[in-house]
This record gives sequence, structure tokens and C-alpha cells, in this order.
Amino acid sequence: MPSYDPNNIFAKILRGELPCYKVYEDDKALAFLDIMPRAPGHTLVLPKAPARNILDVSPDDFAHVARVAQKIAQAAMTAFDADGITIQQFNEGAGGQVVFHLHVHVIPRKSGVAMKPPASEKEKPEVLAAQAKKLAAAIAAR
Ligand code: DGP
Repeated sequence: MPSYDPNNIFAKILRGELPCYKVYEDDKALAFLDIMPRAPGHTLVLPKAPARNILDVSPDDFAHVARVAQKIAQAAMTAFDADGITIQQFNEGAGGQVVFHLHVHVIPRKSGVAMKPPASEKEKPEVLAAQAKKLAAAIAAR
């Protein structure tokens, strides 16, 4: 497996070198909206520690990311009036991974509404900003 590249786009977001629509942060994890959402509220949860994917992440960091993903899924059910949640997590190119800092996708779903294809369309900044505010408030209220 290739080694971790500290110049991947999510590493730059974690260092504050690039912006994001943040919904949650603690000492070990950061969560922000996917800018090419497959459904409204599509969120990415990352460990702060460098990890390429499930193959090299520490079990404790992965467990913490899972805890944060659950918190976000529960909040997203109300914030986006969702009927369900899809969780996705890809590993290496062959596994569908495009950005090589581990991340878990939390995707709110409505009954009968298909997800858009991966990375198909950039959402408008004002829409993402409003959604991030709404989801962050729902997480903080839990
Ligand atoms: P994957 O590695 O296959 O899990 O896909 C990466 C996801 O990251 C994809 O859904 C699109 C999203 N994405 C790509 N670039 C950026 C970015 O600069 N900011 C944010 N927030 N999301 C991004």
C-alpha cells in the first residue's frame, strides 16, 4: 500500500489551509459537508491523525470516527427530515477511494429518492453553508 500523502486535499482541510463547511469537531475528529453531495446533508467524518484508510488507521481512531458518524447520523435524521441514513467508506482506488485520508460518508436518505452518482455535481456555497449551520446546530443540541 502507498504511504500517507500529507498533501492530500483532506489533510489540507485538517490543517486549515483549505476551507470546509464544518459540522462537528473534537480533539480526534473533524466532520464537514461533502461539496459534491450524493444527497442533501452528505457529511464526511475524518480522524485528525493521518491515516490513508481502514488498512492503516489505528483501531482507536477508527472507533472514534464511528462514534462521531453515529452522532451525525442521529442528528441528520431530524435536521434533514430523513427516512434513513446510508454509510459508505472506500479503501484504495480499487475499493472506490478517491481522496486518501480516511473518511466515512454519512448520507441522509429520503424514501424513494436515489442518491446522485459519486462526485457528480458541486453544490452551491450558500446551500452548503445553510445546511452545515442546520446540521451543526442539531449535533450540538444532542
Ligand atoms: P471517496 O474518496 O471515494 O470517498 O470520495 C471523496 C469524496 O470527497 C467525494 O464524495 C467528493 C468529496 N470531495 C472531493 N474534494 C472535496 C473537497 O475539496 N471538499 C469536500 N468537502 N469534499 C470533497
